[in-house]
Amino acid sequence: MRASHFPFPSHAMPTQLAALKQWVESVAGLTQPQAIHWCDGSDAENAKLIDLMLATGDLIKLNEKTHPNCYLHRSSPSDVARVEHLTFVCTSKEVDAGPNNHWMSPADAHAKMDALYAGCMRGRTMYVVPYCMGPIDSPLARCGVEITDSPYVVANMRIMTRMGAPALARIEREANFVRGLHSIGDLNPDRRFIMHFPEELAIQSFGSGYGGNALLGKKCHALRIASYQARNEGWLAEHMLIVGIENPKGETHYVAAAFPSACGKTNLAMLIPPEGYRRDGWKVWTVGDDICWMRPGSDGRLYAINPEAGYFGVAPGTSAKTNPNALAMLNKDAIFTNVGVTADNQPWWEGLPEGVPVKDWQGRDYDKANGPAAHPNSRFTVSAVNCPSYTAHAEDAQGVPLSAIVFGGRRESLVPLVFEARDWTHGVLVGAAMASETTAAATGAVGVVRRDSMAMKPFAGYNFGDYFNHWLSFDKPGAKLPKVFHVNWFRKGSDGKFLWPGFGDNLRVLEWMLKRVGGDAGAVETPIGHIPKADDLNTAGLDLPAAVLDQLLAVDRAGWQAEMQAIGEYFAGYGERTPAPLAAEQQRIAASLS
Ligand code: GTP
Ligand code: SPV
Ligand code: MN
Repeated sequence: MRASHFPFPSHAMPTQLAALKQWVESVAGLTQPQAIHWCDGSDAENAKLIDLMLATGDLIKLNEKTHPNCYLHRSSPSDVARVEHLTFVCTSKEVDAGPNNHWMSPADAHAKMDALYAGCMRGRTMYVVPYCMGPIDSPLARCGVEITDSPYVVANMRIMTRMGAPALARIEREANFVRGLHSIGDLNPDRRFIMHFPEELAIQSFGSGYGGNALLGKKCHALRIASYQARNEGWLAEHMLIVGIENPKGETHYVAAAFPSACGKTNLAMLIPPEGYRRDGWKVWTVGDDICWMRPGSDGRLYAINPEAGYFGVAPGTSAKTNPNALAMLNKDAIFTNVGVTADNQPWWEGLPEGVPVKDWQGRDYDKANGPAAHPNSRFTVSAVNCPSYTAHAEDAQGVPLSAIVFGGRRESLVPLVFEARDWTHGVLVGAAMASETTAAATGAVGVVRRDSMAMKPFAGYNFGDYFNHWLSFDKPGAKLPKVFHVNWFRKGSDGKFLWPGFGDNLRVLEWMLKRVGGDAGAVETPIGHIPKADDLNTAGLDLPAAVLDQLLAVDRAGWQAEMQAIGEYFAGYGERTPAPLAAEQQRIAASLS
């Protein structure tokens, strides 16, 4: 048993908020920690936690010269990704969770979790982590408190959220917060559950220390619980990056984009313009890379905030060629999870052109026969302000106005590089109909195409039928909604290689979109939407054969007929909750393809 480093007598809790004190006391009664520590978010507190984790082996110090204040965490080998089959939405009525979620009754879920939590923190310190999702003074922000027995979770929450004293002050003012209870338990995958109680604004997680399962402010609160709250309150909580594109005239347009896990959000959010664009004065500003909360402003436009304060990004594939901004922000003050290390103790992952791994993510001597040095879902955690393309507009209390919403998936065939929806209803269909190949971000098979509406299949806290209806409801008199687009950076040729260069060159596609918003770019109308003609895209300086560009912009009618039929069947799966306008839109498009 570890000694307690933070004894804290419960009668001396640093809050007067009765609801919070009572909840912390009741959790302590159930879990029986040796000590309770209320996190204030200070540097001194963080330094103590880091020292504690270095002593226990939870963290390993990386090369101080090349990576000052950077640490490596090696998780349990069976705890490396989100676990969708163990993630539940526990509404009183099953139909409210929808076929898109696993459901358990609140009573059954509470009984199961109470049994797991009983005495689970004996000999451990219980940390109470007040946090705010969004700028601390923003009316769009929302607060929560996570109780956890994992110092690794505390250190990550400190980077990913506004954590500590200012958040506690706001919680005391509002007397309203999401209650998140987390214990790593014994990390046994058979005793692992991630439960959501949207009607109680509560989350209970047991048996995993991994990001989306354990950093409860992120997917559990900012998407599952928040999407439920957002529906009741008239806003949207989405799995989207937010990026600002500054043109040579100095005008910045903000774009939000929903791609499924490990499908390019962090990369698009931090894009570096191709050389010709840089010379002309284009700049890209990062507001957020994973989650977007948005609501209509008084002028009818949608305004967006990033509820997070840091990035929990995919390490493999990050290089000076693909994402130089991300690489630059990882030189200091970062936590790496499940990457390999070089002989001089620098972090290493597949896709880095330099460096040789000597230890793999499990700490074994690196041997190709054991697979990659870094786990395919290895991650970095780093503060947003570390990113060279960070913009102070990420702190705007009212959010940034959106000019475009982009949906996208990982589809090696069929889906063109880009198309534009005709109107909002068509845009909602495009988002709802999205499909993508599965990735290593969740346990299970990789590369299987599945429907992933708005990239929210694993994250919507309620029935997708109601969710599509909520999306449609934003189209009302006076609304000045963003234009909606769909992209696919992942088309492959017969040789199995990507057809589109991607990364920085994706700005060429964004430029076309923003010109469409301004009304000065061409397109052809097709049954699936407006698609640029080859000349409508700026391909100057690109080594892209005309035949490949044609292939990227072509609509395969027979393929789309089959796709539209599958989409119709998918919508039918939501029964009477499928909005009629969406079903009608699907039928219109199917008919125009035949
Ligand atoms: P989550 O954090 O899981 O939500 O992922 P994400 O959507 O932020 O994905 P990320 O940007 O981390 O990219 C995931 C993987 O896709 C990385 O290995 C990237 O290198 C790769 N990737 C990103 N953008 C592109 C692109 O434009 N083209 C290609 N071919 N690969 C890309
Ligand atoms: C994702 O899987 O979409 C992520 C990582 O962004 S996690 O925080 O684990 O959800
Ligand atoms: Mn994500």
